[in-house]
Amino acid sequence: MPTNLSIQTLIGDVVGATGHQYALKDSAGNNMDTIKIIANPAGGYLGVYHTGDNVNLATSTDLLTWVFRRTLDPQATQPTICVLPTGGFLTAVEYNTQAGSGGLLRLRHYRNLSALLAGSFERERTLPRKLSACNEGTPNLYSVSLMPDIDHSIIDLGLHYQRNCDLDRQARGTLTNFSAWSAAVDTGADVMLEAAAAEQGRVVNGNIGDRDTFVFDNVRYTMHEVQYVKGDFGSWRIYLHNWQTGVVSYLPITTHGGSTAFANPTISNLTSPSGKPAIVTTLFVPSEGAAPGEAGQLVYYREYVTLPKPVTGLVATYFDNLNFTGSTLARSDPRIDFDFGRGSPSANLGNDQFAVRWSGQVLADRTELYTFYTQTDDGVRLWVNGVQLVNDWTDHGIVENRGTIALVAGRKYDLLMEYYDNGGGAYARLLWSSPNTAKSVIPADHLFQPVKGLNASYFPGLTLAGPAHTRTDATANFNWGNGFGDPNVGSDLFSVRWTGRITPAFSETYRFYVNTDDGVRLWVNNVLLVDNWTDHGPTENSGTIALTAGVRYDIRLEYYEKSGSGLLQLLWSSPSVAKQIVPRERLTPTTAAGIPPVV
Ligand SMILES: [Ca+2]
Ligand SMILES: [Ca+2]
Ligand SMILES: [Ca+2]
Repeated sequence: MPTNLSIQTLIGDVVGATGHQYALKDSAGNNMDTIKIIANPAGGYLGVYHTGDNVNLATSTDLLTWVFRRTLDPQATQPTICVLPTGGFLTAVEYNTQAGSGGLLRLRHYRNLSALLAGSFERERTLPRKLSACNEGTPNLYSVSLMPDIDHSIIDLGLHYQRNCDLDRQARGTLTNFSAWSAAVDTGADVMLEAAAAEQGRVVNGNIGDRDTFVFDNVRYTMHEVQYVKGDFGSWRIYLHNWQTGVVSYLPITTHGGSTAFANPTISNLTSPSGKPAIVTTLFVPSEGAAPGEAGQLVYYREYVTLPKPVTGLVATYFDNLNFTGSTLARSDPRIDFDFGRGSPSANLGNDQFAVRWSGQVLADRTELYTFYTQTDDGVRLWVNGVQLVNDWTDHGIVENRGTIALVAGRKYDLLMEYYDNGGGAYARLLWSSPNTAKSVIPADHLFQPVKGLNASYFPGLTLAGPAHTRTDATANFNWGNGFGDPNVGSDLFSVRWTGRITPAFSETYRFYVNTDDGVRLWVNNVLLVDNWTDHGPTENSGTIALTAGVRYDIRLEYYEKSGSGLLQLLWSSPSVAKQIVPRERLTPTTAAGIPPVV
């Protein structure tokens, strides 16, 4: 859902925060450096942080005051934590024996909340360094796929490695089945951050270290720390990577006193103490760049308001002829209420001999008989829910035509209006009335863009779990190769669920085919037609089902891409339909409010 505040404001404006605390300490007086906060499934919040070389755990009810619970690891720093679908927890830290070992990543799995609060982990893995002889650390968790448990899992981690034992740079790794560890440098991230710093006129001669990732307003972001000058803690700055656009930009942070240096970003999207959606951000403020009273750990949160999606009106396609060929203008019209006079609708069109097609949906408020009126000069045709209500395709001055149709409250119906002006004045209006609706132009908040295709939820990880990036896909026809499934999940280790309804044109037996790399499951009318939930190269699977023309059947398609190339295609065939990608016109997303279950 859209929100009332930009992510830059939510993160960047500490002064405007709903709540904040500088120099954060727990109830035992410990500094709470590099705290990562998550919602406690039992209520309130959990925070992991380090005090010196101790990784500690604390709980809070207000995000700003914290009750020390215990030390989780006496030889570690830079912790992060996530809750798992099982109710368990995973922590990752930068482990250091303080005996010249350098940093190593260490992960622990806790079976449940009481085990976490007791410090009783059931699995621990300290990962051998792969990329640096000296240090690898500052972990963040991109995804955790339990299939179904920690011993059958893939954990996708971000980290830094100390390149040539000199400067920290970005890397990413996967821990499989809590045993096999692989990691690779993430030069792409380094290059993006260096380029963004260059836009600020800065060269990155220091470290590129800690980061955290989150989803806000259906877009995935990563927040990064970047140090301009090696050894200068006053030169740490924060950069924000928008996965949807690929843009990385400097993120200015405004504090009460005007601190300039910020490091160790963490961020979580959660519910505020007063029950509102909120973003909680934590930053370490190095004393070298701190205003008086602001050095140390900073935590702040900002509540935000989700807004209804903007009304988008009807899709309007304008043609500079009467044949509806070669559109010269496409736009969104909030309603059909035009007196073009003797002029033209736009600079792209002449004064005469133009045509317009408006398409979308109309929302009924009540279950009653509606009358639709067209008032046009010249010709007009109108369909509602596929029923033609007006057919007056002739030249004339302003003429009102009408037709009636029974509609059901809360449902949206397909609406199509075609119109042309042959010469002279031009006029086009669409009105309605009903027993409880005064005759009036159909208002913008009852007209919507046409919706076809399937709902798609793109999940990080392989298990269709956790926050998803959602979108509408016109068809299920993707050959991603080694590229992105969606920029918000990346190119590997993601899963997708498509849902909606499918309407066949013929009453006969259809064969559905899925051509995928990797795993896939397909249900039509809640019947499992394909189940090949395995890693594999491009493979076609199929199944058959008898369908009835015009009926809208539930369809659900699930898919995951583990590594290498990715492919997903949904096709069908029947005695009357040659094998083809299931076309957009036959697919309807279920989130389109008020779709009748059966036509
Ligand atoms: Ca005319
Ligand atoms: Ca891939
Ligand atoms: Ca693959």
